[in-house]
Formats: sequence, structure tokens, C-alpha cells
Amino acid sequence: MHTNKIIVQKWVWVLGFWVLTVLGCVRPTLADVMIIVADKDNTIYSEFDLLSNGTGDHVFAGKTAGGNSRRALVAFDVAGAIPAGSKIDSVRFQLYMSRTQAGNQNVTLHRLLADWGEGTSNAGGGEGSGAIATDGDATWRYTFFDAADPPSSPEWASTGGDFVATSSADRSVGGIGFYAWGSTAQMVADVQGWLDTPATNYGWLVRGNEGPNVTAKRFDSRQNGNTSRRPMLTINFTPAVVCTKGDVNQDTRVDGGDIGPFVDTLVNGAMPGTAEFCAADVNDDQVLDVSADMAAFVNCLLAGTCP
Ligand SMILES: [Ca+2]
Ligand SMILES: [Ca+2]
Ligand SMILES: [Ca+2]
Repeated sequence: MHTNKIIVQKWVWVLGFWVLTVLGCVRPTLADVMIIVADKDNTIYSEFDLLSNGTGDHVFAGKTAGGNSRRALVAFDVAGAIPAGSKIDSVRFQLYMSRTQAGNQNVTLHRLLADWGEGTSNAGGGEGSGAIATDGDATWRYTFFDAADPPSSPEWASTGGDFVATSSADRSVGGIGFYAWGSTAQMVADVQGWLDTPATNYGWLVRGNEGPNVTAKRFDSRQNGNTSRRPMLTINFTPAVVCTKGDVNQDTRVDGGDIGPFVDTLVNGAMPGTAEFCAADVNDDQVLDVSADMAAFVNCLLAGTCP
């Protein structure tokens, strides 16, 4: 034990020499990006409680020539794609608008407050008229249609869907082509919430202009044959940092093998929020400094672990 202490003290002198004579620099952060396709999508139709379009090629938002509204429901499996504990930095939601009779119309995203389903209903033709709901489909009245016993189907608290009235994002949609929403602070908050509490992830309701008639926009769904036109969410995020203090080489032990990497990290610097910064910031004060962290590191070496 006494011999070990002498060896460590010699190393301290060497570490101090190197750290004090070389200036540090900053490394890039570990932000990441993920692009995911909708996990489910559907359309609800205002004129009839039993209309849906679970597996159709399209979803709709806005009002028809006949004065009936359509609202699209779109959800993404965020927690299945992004590591738990990550920080969402920005998000971008993309749809492809493939048919309309209307000019520019405002289309808004609203966070849904209740779960809903995508059954096997599949509308014919241009799909604007919908199809009779099948088991598990969302409709204007029902969240999950029960084909065996329709009156017992669970319902929205409010017909037309339960959603936050204030939009998370909005943009004008004109002619045929790709359209993207975000990033906005509210979209980031929505997706962060879905990651942190997956049970509350019901996605967004896509709402068109429900004022005058003939505002409807048809967007391509996740079942569309053209995969590039399916609803997509681009998520920029920073993974959570996992580290053991002092274990700078991340081999699950705090020992002599960490001395070189510890010196390297102090000398070269590391970006806050990275595992190496976390491990080398032994005294956990969010600063890499020669004196305090080295003293703490030496104590860890002597003990074989950090407190
Ligand atoms: Ca669908
Ligand atoms: Ca180690
Ligand atoms: Ca520190």
C-alpha cells in the first residue's frame, strides 16, 4: 500500500508537468440525428362517425366542397428510435402534399391528448370520401372502433379528436410537393415529452383551414408506395452522458490505465456533456482543472474507485 502511494505520487508530479505545459483545445459535441417514418397515421371525417382510412395511401386535412372537415392523425415511435435520457435539440416534420383544389392554406400541428388507432380501412379512388372503419380505427367520434360492438367503442372526449388547441407549429401549404414544419420550441417540447414519457405519445393532429369550403389538402401516408413521401420526423438530439468518475478509458475500472487518458483529456480538453469530460471531471464541478480534478483523481487511484 505504501509502495503504491509512492508510485502514485510520482505520477502526480508527471501529470502536473504535462498538464501545466500544454494548452487545451475543445472537441466537437456528440449530437446525433435520426429520421423516422410515422408509426401510425389515419384520417377522421366529420360527416359520419364510422369513416376512417387506416391503411390508405393518403391522409387529409381541411374542408371539402361539401363543407365537411378532415383531420389527419400522425404518430412516431420516438422512444423506440432515440435513446432514453437524450436531450431533443430540434425536430422537423415533413409531409408530401399530393392533391388539392385549394391555393395556399394554413396547416397546423396539435399535440394529441388521447390515444387512437389505425385499423385496416382503406378508402377507394382518391380516398377523400374515406371508408367504413374496421376494428381499431379512429373516427371523428371513436378513438378505437370496435367492429364487433360499435356502441361500446371508446370515444374521444370531444368529437373530432382531443388535442391542444394552441398549435405546435403551422405553415402555409400550396401546390403539390414536400412541406416541413419546424423546428419550433413547442415541437421540441412535444417530442421531448414523448421520449421521456412514451405512454403520452399520441402524436400530432394535422389540421387544415376549417373556415371556408374547399381548403382540403391530401398528404401521402405511411402506407404510400412512394417511401420518400411518407410522413417523416427528423430528430436532432444529444444522447445522455453515462460515465464512471475517474474511469476515463471506460473499461469499468479506475486504475493506472486511466492515468494516460486522464492526462490526455486535461491536456486536449473535452466538450462538456461528453463521457470523457464526465469521467475526467472527477470532482463533478463541470470544470476540467489541473489542481482540483487531479487531486480527486489521485484519491480515486489510491482507493481504486471514486467516491
Ligand atoms: Ca395509415
Ligand atoms: Ca478505467
Ligand atoms: Ca472538475
